[in-house]
Amino acid sequence: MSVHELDAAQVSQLLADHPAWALAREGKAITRTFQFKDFSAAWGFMSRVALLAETQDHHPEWVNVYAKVEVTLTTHDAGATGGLSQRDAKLARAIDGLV
Ligand code: H2B
Repeated sequence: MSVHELDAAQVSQLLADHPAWALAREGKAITRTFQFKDFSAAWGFMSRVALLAETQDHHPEWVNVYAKVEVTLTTHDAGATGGLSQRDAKLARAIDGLV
């Protein structure tokens, strides 16, 4: 189902509201890197994000290397080929609340 894709002003607002996140994929995604003390802490974080993502029916893309987790948020169902939506802003805010 199609989801409203944020326009340029809304993307600027999203970045202002979530300063730890950076634009990625030519404006179609946001990304944030988290560094933990070890793998167990990183995996615990990923588990909490996974449960959050399920409650929001919105899921992150991520890469984990030992204690580092790179999270990318984008909405596959936004616009014609995917992009940013309020769903990404909502999940970013929830993830920020975990750390
Ligand atoms: N996650 C993300 N990141 N983007 C989506 O468009 C998306 C999702 N769509 N999780 C949801 C699931 C959709 O496929 C289901 C059917 O609601």
